[in-house]
Amino acid sequence: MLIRWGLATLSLSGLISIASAQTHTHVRADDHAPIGVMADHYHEAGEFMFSYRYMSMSMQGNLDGGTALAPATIATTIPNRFFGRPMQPPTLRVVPTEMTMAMQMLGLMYAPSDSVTLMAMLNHVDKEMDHVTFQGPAGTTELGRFTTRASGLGDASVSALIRVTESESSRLHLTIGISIPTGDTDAAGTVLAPTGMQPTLRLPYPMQLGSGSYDVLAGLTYSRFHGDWSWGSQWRSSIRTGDNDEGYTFGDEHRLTAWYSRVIGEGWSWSTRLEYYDRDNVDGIDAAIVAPVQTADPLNQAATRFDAGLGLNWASDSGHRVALEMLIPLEQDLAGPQLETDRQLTLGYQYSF
Ligand SMILES: [Cu+2]
Repeated sequence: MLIRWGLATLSLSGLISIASAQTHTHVRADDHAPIGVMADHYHEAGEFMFSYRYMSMSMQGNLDGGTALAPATIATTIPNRFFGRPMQPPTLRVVPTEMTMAMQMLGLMYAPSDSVTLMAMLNHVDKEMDHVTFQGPAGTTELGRFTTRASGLGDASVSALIRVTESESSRLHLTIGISIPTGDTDAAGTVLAPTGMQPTLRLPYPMQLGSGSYDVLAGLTYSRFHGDWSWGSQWRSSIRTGDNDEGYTFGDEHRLTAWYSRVIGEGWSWSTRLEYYDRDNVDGIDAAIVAPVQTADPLNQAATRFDAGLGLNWASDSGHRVALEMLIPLEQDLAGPQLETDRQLTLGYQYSF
């Protein structure tokens, strides 16, 4: 009995010492920012990281500025910029009601030195938009509904993450990169026109898969670590460098975000985050995009949004990470009418070696 007790104590103290040794060397689940933040961390010389993210965004209902507009209101009151051309009614007789975008992102990071980490990313995009078509040039009679889809490779990017300063409890790095226009800007789909015809047309701006231009990617990220919590902040912009083959430029995009993460046991952390997002209108026009629908107007593309997020992170000592984050808009101001964002979900897996 005494021997058994002694053995139990021995194995228990053994377990405790193993456990405490583990907490000393254990990787922090909050070492990376919430998974919706891109280019949030760099690596040490010689390290590689592979990552996969699945991102989905849902939009439903229309806003002008911050005010909701019903489809019938849009169809009878919002002027069509193409009115006067053949078959073009005076108001927007086709109204988007819902959109979902799913993006799959593959990433590879490699650090040739402690001060520089290189990152390459490749995306696959699936977009779907539901519409209601009103009959003829006036009135509120619905003619029918239709869905357009676009799917394929999105834009690719290569970036350098440059370490600026690092201390035991903080990190600051600069990101500079270029987005390569591998995504299509001529995706087409079959639509239901107010006349009842069903032509196949080039899809409007938000349904295209890429920007069509080389874009400069720039950012600055700061992270700070305390006992069992951490916080960070990041600025990130995508700046277009010129017209695409179709004769227009997508609006520049800017993001400013800050997060707070808390460790909740070995390998786990949760996070909360605020993000400010701003996008300009399309500059120029694609002569092949002509339709009595808000998405075909280059001046109905700008948006500012203030999102709040909640995330969960898991990390193992063997280099695996899994994380989930959901963002919900607190407020949005859209160059309307434009579809309103409901939520964004990001699920990610990362493996460092
Ligand atoms: Cu990495």
